[in-house]
Amino acid sequence: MNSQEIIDLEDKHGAHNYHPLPVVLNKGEGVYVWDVEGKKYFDFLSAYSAVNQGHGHPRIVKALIDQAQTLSLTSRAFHNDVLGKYEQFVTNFFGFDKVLPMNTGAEAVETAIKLCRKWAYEVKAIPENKARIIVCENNFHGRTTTVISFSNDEDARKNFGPFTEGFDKIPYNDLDALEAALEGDNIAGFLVEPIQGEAGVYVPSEGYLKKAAELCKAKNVLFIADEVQTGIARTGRILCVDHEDVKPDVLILGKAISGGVYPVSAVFADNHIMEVIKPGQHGSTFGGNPVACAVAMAALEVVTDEKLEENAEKLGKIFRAEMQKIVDNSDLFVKVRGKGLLNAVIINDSPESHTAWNFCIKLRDNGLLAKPTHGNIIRFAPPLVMTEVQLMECVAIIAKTVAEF
Ligand code: IF1
Repeated sequence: MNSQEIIDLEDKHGAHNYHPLPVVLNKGEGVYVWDVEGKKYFDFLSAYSAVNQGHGHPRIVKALIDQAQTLSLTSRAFHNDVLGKYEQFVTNFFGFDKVLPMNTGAEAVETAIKLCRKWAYEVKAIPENKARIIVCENNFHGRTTTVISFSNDEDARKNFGPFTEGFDKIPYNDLDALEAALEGDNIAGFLVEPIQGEAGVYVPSEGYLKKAAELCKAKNVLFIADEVQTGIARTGRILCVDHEDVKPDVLILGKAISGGVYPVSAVFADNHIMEVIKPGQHGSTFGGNPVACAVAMAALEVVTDEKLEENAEKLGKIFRAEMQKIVDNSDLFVKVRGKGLLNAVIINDSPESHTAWNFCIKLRDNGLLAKPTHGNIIRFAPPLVMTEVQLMECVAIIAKTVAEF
């Protein structure tokens, strides 16, 4: 079947909850993907930062196959010989006493919200059902009903009500607003993305995360970092909060913790917080399953062994410098921003225009896959295993496409 025939199948038989770029992929290897017509592309989205270790990494795929052939799922009704080893590995890797394993990012965010509320009632003695969590405008934390309850994106919210209560919204990167919100009654937590990904790769001011964490600590409010997209070396450090030496009270990970090979997410906290969860109070059929554990350990070893943190830092600087040259010499790109290999370019047109989309279609024709986020912003996030030579090839493709445009 050719691309159009496959797209037609999706159109006929699948819910229309996405509007993908018109390209049909059937193979991935490292920084490359191929379409059904055999055309090769650089993947500059990495499945929204889930494939940081590159497509089809042999060590991660081997871990998947070996464990799947041995024992794939026991549920948590019984123990197995993988979960404890995984929990020891990841709590040591990220520096927390305990981990609560889940599957998707949204599930992990939901888990963090429940954990924060339970801690508020049982440790901070906030009156039951009165706990409030501060969130930021233009946040993206997933698509479950509670999570979209505190979104301000109409597409994510419209006609999905009634909504979950207990959230206060403040502007992102605004410490005065946070300080004021922390004066409120019954504040349990502050949930924040260290860089706002979906909003368009908004990097907060230097020191924002550190000061925010200090303000929360002073008020005995949990600082909850959603690193689902910014984590796992994406921004040039293992965690984006590492840039400011901040240790969150609660850490949320997903996506690349498994290298994109299997759905794995996790919530980390120290004992005085995690111990409020008792048997039977939270869980999931697949949460912490042996395959997820084996895959995640391999995926994290790859991050360390292949020095993806350093590579993302180094290549990110080069990429932004190269994009800045295009900003300076063309009127199509008006700004580049980001950290490590999580970057975005602002296109010189309105968010309602199709310019960014049309530019991504041209990039596709020139062998590079990326997709606009929110109209006129194009996110550029290649796998962290990219070499400098490959990066410069991608820069050349982008520059060529700008010239053609
Ligand atoms: C889509 C982007 C969106 C996330 C953060 C939790 C989750 C995500 C910071 C939920 C998921 C994905 C979802 C995907 C597109 C992508 C995304 F920012 F990464 F580009 F939408 F904002 N916290 N982000 O970024 O994790 O439940 O998806 O595993 O929904 O289209 P999930």
